[in-house]
Amino acid sequence: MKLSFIYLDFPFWRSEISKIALYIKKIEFENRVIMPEEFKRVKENGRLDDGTPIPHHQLPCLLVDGHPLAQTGAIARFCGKLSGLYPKHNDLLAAKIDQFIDLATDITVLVANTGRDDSEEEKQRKRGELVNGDLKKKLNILENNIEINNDWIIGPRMGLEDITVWRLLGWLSSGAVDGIPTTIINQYPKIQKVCLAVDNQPVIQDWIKLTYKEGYVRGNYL
Ligand SMILES: N[C@@H](CCC(=O)N[C@@H](CS)C(=O)NCC(=O)O)C(=O)O
Repeated sequence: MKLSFIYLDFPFWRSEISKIALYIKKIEFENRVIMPEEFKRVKENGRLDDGTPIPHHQLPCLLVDGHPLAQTGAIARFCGKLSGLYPKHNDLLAAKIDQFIDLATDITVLVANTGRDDSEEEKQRKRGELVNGDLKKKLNILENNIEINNDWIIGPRMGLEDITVWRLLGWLSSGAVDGIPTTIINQYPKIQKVCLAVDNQPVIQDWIKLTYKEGYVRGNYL
């Protein structure tokens, strides 16, 4: 099976959960990085410049033997099943994992849509409100739904849900998101514990060395 992963030049959770799942199982995939100019055209046309279809005009997109798959969750489940990080025959466990992927989507949309078309000043103001309002509520919900079990959110091993939380909160606390303080997760000990546990995995450290740019701040939970 030939896998080709298409995403932006940024290790965001939407792509990292799937890429890392494949990497953990040593499943080879082509890593196609789309730069901002081409991404503008993808959003407009639903195609890469070489004609590859991007069905939802959004990234990530995974080509499986040339068939394009859209949507973060769909791609993550597909890659998770290939790698053993997502169950094939346990519907309850699968749904428990889905909850965290979907909550990560809600949090991402909340942040990304705040201040989107506003001036820098207005965006900072709205993000400030978000940090003390809706984002705080969502992070409290996340914290309260983590049942730490040997470091992991669900079960005895690291799963897709842990990688999701690690990269989502890494992004949020990195200082790279306008108006979101790097201390954003200081008051959430369970979220911090998950982030640290994922970060400390040798396979994750290998992935970071292999793919993250020198000096990239992957979060402030350390
Ligand atoms: N529902 C999609 C959303 C993906 C998404 O918003 N991706 C961003 C890049 S991180 C994007 O393509 N934005 C352009 C747009 O939505 O027009 C998913 O879960 O994959």
